[in-house]
Amino acid sequence: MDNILKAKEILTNNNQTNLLNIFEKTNKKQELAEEIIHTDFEQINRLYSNRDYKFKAEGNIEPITCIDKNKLSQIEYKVYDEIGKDIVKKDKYAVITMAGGQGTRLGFPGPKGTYKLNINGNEKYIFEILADTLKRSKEEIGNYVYWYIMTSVENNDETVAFFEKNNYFGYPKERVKFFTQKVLPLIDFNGNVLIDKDLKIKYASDGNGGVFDALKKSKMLDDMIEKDINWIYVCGVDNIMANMVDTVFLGLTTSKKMPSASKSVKKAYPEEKVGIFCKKNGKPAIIEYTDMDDNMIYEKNENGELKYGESNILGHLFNIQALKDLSDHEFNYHSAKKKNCYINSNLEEVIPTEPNSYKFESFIFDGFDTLSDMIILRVNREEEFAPIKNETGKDSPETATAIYKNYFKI
Ligand code: UD2
Repeated sequence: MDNILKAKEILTNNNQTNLLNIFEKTNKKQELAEEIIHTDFEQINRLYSNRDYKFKAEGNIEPITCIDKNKLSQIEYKVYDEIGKDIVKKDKYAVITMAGGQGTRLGFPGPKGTYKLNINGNEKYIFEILADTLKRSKEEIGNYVYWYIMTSVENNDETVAFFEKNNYFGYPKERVKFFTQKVLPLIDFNGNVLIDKDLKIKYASDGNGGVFDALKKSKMLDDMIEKDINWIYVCGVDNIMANMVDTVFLGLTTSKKMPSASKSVKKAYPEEKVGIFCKKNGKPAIIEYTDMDDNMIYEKNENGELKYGESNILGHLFNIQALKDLSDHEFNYHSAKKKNCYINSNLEEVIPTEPNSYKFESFIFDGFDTLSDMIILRVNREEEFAPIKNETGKDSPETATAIYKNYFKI
C-alpha cells in the first residue's frame, strides 16, 4: 500500500478528522504522509484518554515535618558543612539546571536563561547569575562542580550558542553539558493533534518530570556514573537565588543516610503558586498548586498556621541510585488547557483567544513515591528563593531583582 493510502487509513483509524481534511486538501501529501506514518498515535490516544487523570490527593494526605535550617545547632551546621564540602572537593557532586520550559508567562521569546535583568544599571542574564553562583562555590570550596543543563528541542541550539557567545560566563566549558528533553503533541479538546503552518504536528516539552528520561536517553546519566558522581542537585532555571551547592544540605542528607532531600520555604500566602510538601500514604510527596483544592490551600492547623504551608522551591537533591530509579519510573501526565494556534481543515491559521488545546507535562516530584524516603529542609526565602515566572507583579524580574539586591546588599 502506498504511503498516501497508508496515512489516510491511520488518520481514519485514529479519528484525526482535522488532519484528514488537511491531508485531502494539501498538495504536500507525500511529505505529510511521511510524518503521519512515523507518528505515535497510540501515545496521542493514550494522552487524550487520560487527559482528566486526577493527581488530586488520592489516599491519605497529611502534613509533613521538615528540618528548619535556622534551627540546626552550630555543631550540626559545622559537621554537615564539612561532610558536604568533602563530597564536593572529591568531585562527586553535580548540578542540573532544568531550562526546557517555554517561559510563556514571562512573555519572553527566547530561552528563559537568556533573559537579561537590570541590577542597579548592570545588566545580568539569568544564566550568568547561575554561573556566578557556581563560580562562588568554587572560590569557597575549591571545585567547579559539573553543570548539566536541560534544554528543549525548541531552545537547545539557541541556549548552546548563547553560552558559546558569552564564553560560558567564565565557567569551565568542559564542566558544562547540555541535554534535551523529549516532546509531547498538543491535542485539541476533540482529540485532534494540532498542526502548524508548515503542516507539521505541534509538540511541546514533556514537563520537568521529563528530566529523568532525558538524562537516560541522552546518556548523561551514564556520564555521571562514569565520573563517579554520587549526588546531584536538580533545580529550575528561573530561581536566580538557587543555592545550588549547599554543603550543609548535602552533609545533612548523607549523614541521615537518605537517598534524597528537597528544600522548602514557608508559604508566603495561601494562593502562592507553589507545590506544597505533604505525606501521601505515609511517603513524602508534593501536591502542585494546580492540583490543590480550597481545603488544602486555606486549612489552618491548631497553631493558626497553614496546615499545608511547606512550599516546594524546586530544589531537589538525589543520590545516583535515586536518579537511576527515577529514570526508569513511568510518569503520568498532567494536562493543562492552553491557547495554541493551529491550521484548520480549510488550511487557515487559527489564533485562538481562549484555551483550545491540551499541553501534557510530567512533574519531577510525581516520581517521589519511588524513593524510600526524603528529608525536607526549610530554608530562608530571602536567601534562596527568587523565582521569575511572570512579566510583572508577583514572581517577576522586578521582585526577583529586589530579593537579589537585598541579599547582596547592592
Ligand atoms: C514550579 C514547581 C512548583 C513550585 C514553583 C516555584 C513543578 C512541577 N512545579 O512551578 O511546585 O516549586 O516552580 O517556582 O516543579 N521546565 C523544564 N521543562 C519543562 C517544563 C518546565 O525544564 O518541560 C523547567 C522550567 O524551565 C522551570 C521549572 O521547570 O525552570 C519549573 O517550571 P514549570 O513551569 O514546570 O513549573 P512552575 O514554575 O509552574
